[in-house]
Amino acid sequence: NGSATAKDKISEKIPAVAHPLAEKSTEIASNIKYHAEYSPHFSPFKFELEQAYYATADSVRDRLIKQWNETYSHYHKVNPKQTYYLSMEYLQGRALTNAVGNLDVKDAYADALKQLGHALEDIVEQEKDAALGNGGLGRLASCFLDSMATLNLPAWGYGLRYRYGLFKQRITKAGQEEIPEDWLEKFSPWEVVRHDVVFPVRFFGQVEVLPTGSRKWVGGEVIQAVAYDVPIPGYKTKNTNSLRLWEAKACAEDFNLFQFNDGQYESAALLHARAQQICAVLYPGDATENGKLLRLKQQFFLCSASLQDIIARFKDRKDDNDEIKWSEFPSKVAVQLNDTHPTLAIPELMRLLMDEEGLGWDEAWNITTSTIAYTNHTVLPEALEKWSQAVMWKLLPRHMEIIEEIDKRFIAMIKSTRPDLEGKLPDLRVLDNNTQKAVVRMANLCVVSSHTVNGVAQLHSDILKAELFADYVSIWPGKFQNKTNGITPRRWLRFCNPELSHIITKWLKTDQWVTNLDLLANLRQFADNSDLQSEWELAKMASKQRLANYIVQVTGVSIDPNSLFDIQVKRIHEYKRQLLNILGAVYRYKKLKEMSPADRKRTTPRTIMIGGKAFATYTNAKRIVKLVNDVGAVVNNDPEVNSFLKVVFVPNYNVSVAEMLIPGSELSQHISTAGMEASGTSNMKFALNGCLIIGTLDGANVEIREEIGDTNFFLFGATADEVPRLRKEREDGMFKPDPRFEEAKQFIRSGAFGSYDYNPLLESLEGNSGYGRGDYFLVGYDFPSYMDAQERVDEAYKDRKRWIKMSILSTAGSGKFSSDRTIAQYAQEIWKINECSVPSM
Ligand code: T68
Repeated sequence: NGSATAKDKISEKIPAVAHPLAEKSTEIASNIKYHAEYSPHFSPFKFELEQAYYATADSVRDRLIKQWNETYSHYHKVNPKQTYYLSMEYLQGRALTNAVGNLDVKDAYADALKQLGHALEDIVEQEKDAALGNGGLGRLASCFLDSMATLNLPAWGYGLRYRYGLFKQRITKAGQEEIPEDWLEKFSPWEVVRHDVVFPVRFFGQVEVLPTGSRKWVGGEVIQAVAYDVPIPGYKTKNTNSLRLWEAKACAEDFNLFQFNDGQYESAALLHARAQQICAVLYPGDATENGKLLRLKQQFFLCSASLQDIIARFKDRKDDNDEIKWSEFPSKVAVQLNDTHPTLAIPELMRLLMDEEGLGWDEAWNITTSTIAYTNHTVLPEALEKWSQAVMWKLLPRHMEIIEEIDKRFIAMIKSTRPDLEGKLPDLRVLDNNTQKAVVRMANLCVVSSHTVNGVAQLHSDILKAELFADYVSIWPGKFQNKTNGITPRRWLRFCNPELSHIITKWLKTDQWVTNLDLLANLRQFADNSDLQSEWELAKMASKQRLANYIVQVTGVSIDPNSLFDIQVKRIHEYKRQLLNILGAVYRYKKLKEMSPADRKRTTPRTIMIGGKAFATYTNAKRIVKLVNDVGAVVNNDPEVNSFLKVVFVPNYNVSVAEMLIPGSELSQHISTAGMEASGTSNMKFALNGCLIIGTLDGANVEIREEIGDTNFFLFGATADEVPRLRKEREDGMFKPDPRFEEAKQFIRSGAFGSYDYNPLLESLEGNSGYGRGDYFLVGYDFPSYMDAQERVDEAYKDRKRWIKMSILSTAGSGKFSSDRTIAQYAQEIWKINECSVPSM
């Protein structure tokens, strides 16, 4: 343990030298010391964990910056087609382990820190997660960045630099409490501000018609977008791409000195305050009109700044004497919209091309539609964005004109080429003028304006084609694709689970699997080998032990590493059915209570861990968090039962917590109502780490089960095509609940877990109809088959050899789910970009 030997002061024996690419650990130590002294973020001469972390990060950053600069110059010189990934969310997590791993200097840094009195494991724990996202969509974006760099693809990520992220979750007696995430409270060593990359972004104002007849957006308020770049190193390659996060700022001249000197301090800095609001938090509450306006401002801010930057780069890279050839734009630029949040990129690109660059509608439209592609991540109706036309006219008057024109031309196209679809126009149009409140349908705008639309798992893409976008498919059959999600094997196996990685490398006799995950299939031939099995079991036990230490530290609950570690971690949502999990746990607890001590001893001991954030305004999700905590408080303190069952709520689930949980997992739950989880990506991470899945035939579960074999997957529940009929049957009062389901609910109602009123939550599972009532997510219908599957789990776990074999086969079958595969498919089939490797000099 490094902290035990850590000195208050840095060793005087080690010289402070600034050789940024030092190879030897003694030189690296000198470089770390150099940063501790000459990049002084703290008062001098202290070298405790925190100072050591920042000095180490600065030292690693030197290496990144060198590769990063070379990458940029190389791309500039070659001028290849580049991908720009626009996303409101990124869940980057910590950067240090990833950076030293990708740069292949982990051992040297560990050694250097040892010389300085610290352990690398303790140093990396100092870093705060960059948690600029909500869930799978944000983490997917971060995995994609890792794969794009590793595959040497010329690509950029664009996002916003939220000062307080989404929120940090704190658990109290009352349930979840949200507090600001403080990742920038000190500073992040992984970002570089580019003072020369600043673009004005306008809001409000009006459209002026110029004498030439062209239109121009003027007036309103103008906020500056400043670029903060985060380096994205590829694994063992020079290519280091950028994640460019925009920060909102007002100019000095917007500061009203006259008002200030007159004592009107707030109004003097009004625009500065407004700028700060834009990048304060991700998903500010949108119950009020103000909240909605702020969210729309954020979306436009990302789109406008990014497109101005992309266009500037396009112009900058042509030869000095050449004319700008706009028709070449789509052969240099691919823009991917991560769901509909960056939809405004469409009218903004149209506006920039027409109003700023002087192109006509047709030329601008051809360029826009050949440049932009859209990924859909959900079929949940409430997640399909609709913006009030009135708010849009106020904030973005020129964009509303453009959207109206897109809508008008779409209608004309349908009338002239597809008269059979005229009756469907009210649903297919971009504008919805039928409802009480006129809105813009962002998904429709994306489908109409993109060259490619993709879903994120085969089942999801099939559902999009058959249902949500069925009529569009008949108009543009070639537009729709599937791109099954993936995860980066670096962060999600190589770095988070070094024990298992080591075994895999040993048995495969190569570490090539880190960049060619299909090689894992070669583990299958050893699945019965008892040597591999015992090594595998030891590695799992080491991770379980580490996880148990973490759990007692953050929750005070001690858990038994010999029990089955059963984990469900994801955003809390009714469709993801954490409620099914906890009702199952309640039933298990009740049965354990009723058993004789001898029978109890024959059961499989379990530790159920549940984690995830509930959206701040989502009442039922917050009730679920409270219920899990209340059940845990009773079960864990019940001496009769608590050596056979524990229920733990893992607070503040984020990327770093996932890196701790996933290696230590044995069973994970992916139990959404079939047809509702677009893909899921944590299912892939768990399987890759040798964890078995209990799950429904939903999202990517379908493909995971295909790959690892149906005998290695605990399947239960209705299928997607049965769901509509089952809902109908419920509405018609034909559903007969299983007695076990009734018993579990009744037990909660009896007050066994405290006096909190769980009736509203339980009632959502009852009655006959309506969203939020009538068990829309079919928890009651799936409950019996879920409990049966859990019994199969308990039985299987008793046969250690069989369980370990299944675990090995899960890892062996996970090759398909590398984000390298996903990204290679996007590159070839959507973006049409090629690799552009930075040569080693
Ligand atoms: C997720 N979507 C899907 N949405 O739920 C998941 N934020 O199945 C899929 O694996 C993942 O995307 C990657 O494709 C989200 O995470 C959001 O977080 C979201 C939705 C609406 C508004 C904001």
